[in-house]
Order: sequence, then C-alpha cells, then structure tokens
Amino acid sequence: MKIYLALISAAALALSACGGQQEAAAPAASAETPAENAPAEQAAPASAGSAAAPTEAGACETVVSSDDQMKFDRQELEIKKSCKEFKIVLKHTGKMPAAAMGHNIVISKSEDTSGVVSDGAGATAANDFVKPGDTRVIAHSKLIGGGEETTFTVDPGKFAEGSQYEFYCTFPGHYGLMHGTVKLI
Ligand SMILES: [Cu+2]
Repeated sequence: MKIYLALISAAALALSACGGQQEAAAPAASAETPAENAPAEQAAPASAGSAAAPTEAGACETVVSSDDQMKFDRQELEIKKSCKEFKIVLKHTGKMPAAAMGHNIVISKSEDTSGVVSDGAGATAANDFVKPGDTRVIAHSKLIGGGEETTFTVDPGKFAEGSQYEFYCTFPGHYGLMHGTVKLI
C-alpha cells in the first residue's frame, strides 16, 4: 500500500513537473509579442534584461562562509564588474550566537578600513557594528550568528579604477583574522 502511494505521488510529481515546464515556456513566448509592438526605447531594456539573465545569474553572486574560529573561508573576494548588481551571501557555519561570535562583511577602500572598523565598534550590534550613514562603506551585510546566513548586494559601479578595496568583519576584535582583498574581475 505504501509503495503504491509512493508511486502515485511520484507520478503526480512527474506530471506537475512537466506542467511547470510548459507553463514556464508559454508566458516567455507570449511576452515577446507585445515587446515587438512596443516603442523601441521601451522594448530595448526588457529584451536586454531577459537575454542577459540566464548567462549572468550564476556569475553575479558568491558565497562567503564564516565560522566560530573567527575566519572567513577566503582571503580574496572576486566581484564581477560586468554585473549590474553583485550578490554576496554570508554564511555562519558555527554554533555561537551573534552576541559572542557575530560576523558581517563590510566593504570599503583599504585606506578607509581602520576608520570604518573603529567607528563600527562603537556603533553597537543593533547597527551591525557599522556607523549609520558611513559614506566610506561601499556595502555591508547584517551581523549574523552561528547557523544563520544573510545576503546583500554590491553595486560594482562604486569601485574606482586604481583604488584598493577590502572586505572585513567589524565585530569588535575580529578584523585581525577576518579581512581580505576585494578583486574586481
Ligand atoms: Cu566576525
């Protein structure tokens, strides 16, 4: 009986999967029709977006892991300049709470780092250890604890040619072990 039910539900899943593909294909095809009739300047951004999405979706994001040993899993963070928005996922694979072993990612020019870190320490956990409105900060994540993850986006257009950029954690005392270079590729 259990096997029979399992077969039925497997068949149902297979059917719904097929249905899903057909449904997904249909709106895409019909979406092209109105775009052809629309004025050129309106149609252009829409078609450019849909054409770029499948190839760039995977490349415009990265995952950085952190842990209870006060470490990021890398010392270099690559950000793709060709991306309109670059998504960074920060994971905390440890078990300690944010109050004891919280981590974030802050990105700034290397020359601004020490100021951002010292002001961040005084900004408290409620502000994710980032001074509110700090214009030296190009982007930052929330502060997370063990078992949590958070996502934030970076505008690659904010990085100037010829400047050095760093990523780091501003939880008090963490910078020494938790920092690395931002590399624009
Ligand atoms: Cu940290």
